[in-house]
Amino acid sequence: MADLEIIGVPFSNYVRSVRMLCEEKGVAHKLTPSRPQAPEVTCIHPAGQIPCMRHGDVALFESKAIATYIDKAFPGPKFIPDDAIGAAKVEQWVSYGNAKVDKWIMREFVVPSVFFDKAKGPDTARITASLPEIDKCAKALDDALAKSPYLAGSSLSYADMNVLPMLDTAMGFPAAKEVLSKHKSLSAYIAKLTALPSYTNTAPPPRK
Ligand SMILES: N[C@@H](CCC(=O)N[C@@H](CS)C(=O)NCC(=O)O)C(=O)O
Repeated sequence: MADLEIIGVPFSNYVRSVRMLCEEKGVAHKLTPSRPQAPEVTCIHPAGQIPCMRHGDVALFESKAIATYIDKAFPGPKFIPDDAIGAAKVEQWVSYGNAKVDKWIMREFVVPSVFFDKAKGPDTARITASLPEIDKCAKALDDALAKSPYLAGSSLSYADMNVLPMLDTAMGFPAAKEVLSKHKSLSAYIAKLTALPSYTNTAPPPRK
């Protein structure tokens, strides 16, 4: 079988999610640590986002599409079930993760906390306004996790791998950590999943 290539810098959350899937399935892959908009990215993703993937003649963009391909094309345990309900539950939580968790944790909290005009300082009003929305996301996840150990049911799925890097990133910021930590099922889930070898083995190298 051809080598699997994941294209994207290792500190990207979505790159880490698809790499975590490879680790869980035991699928060897080569990481090409390209930034968004690099030529090897724009020739696959029309908007220049990472991750992208190559496998022989197959080139894909969008992390969920890449995950679906890897889960179906390679042997090993399945992390996106074949049955209608199981597959739909994974899809549901991936969509929620991308529409809400990514928006409120990454786009409205983490990015404006880290990247800002030094002369002006961070947009604290915007960052503060994201906290009640992060709390709503945390409650939604916590409610699901109070009923089952993983988002899509009784076993680890790609739905968990999709949101885990975002949640872990948020835990690195005291204000977001305080919000997430109020939700006990969610906190226990973050602690359990961030200890998985598939997660620790895909940790990005420290930034220079
Ligand atoms: N919906 C995309 C989102 C990917 C995404 O947002 N990637 C980020 C890095 S984590 C990126 O490429 N950002 C740069 C950009 O949007 O131009 C996916 O699931 O693959």
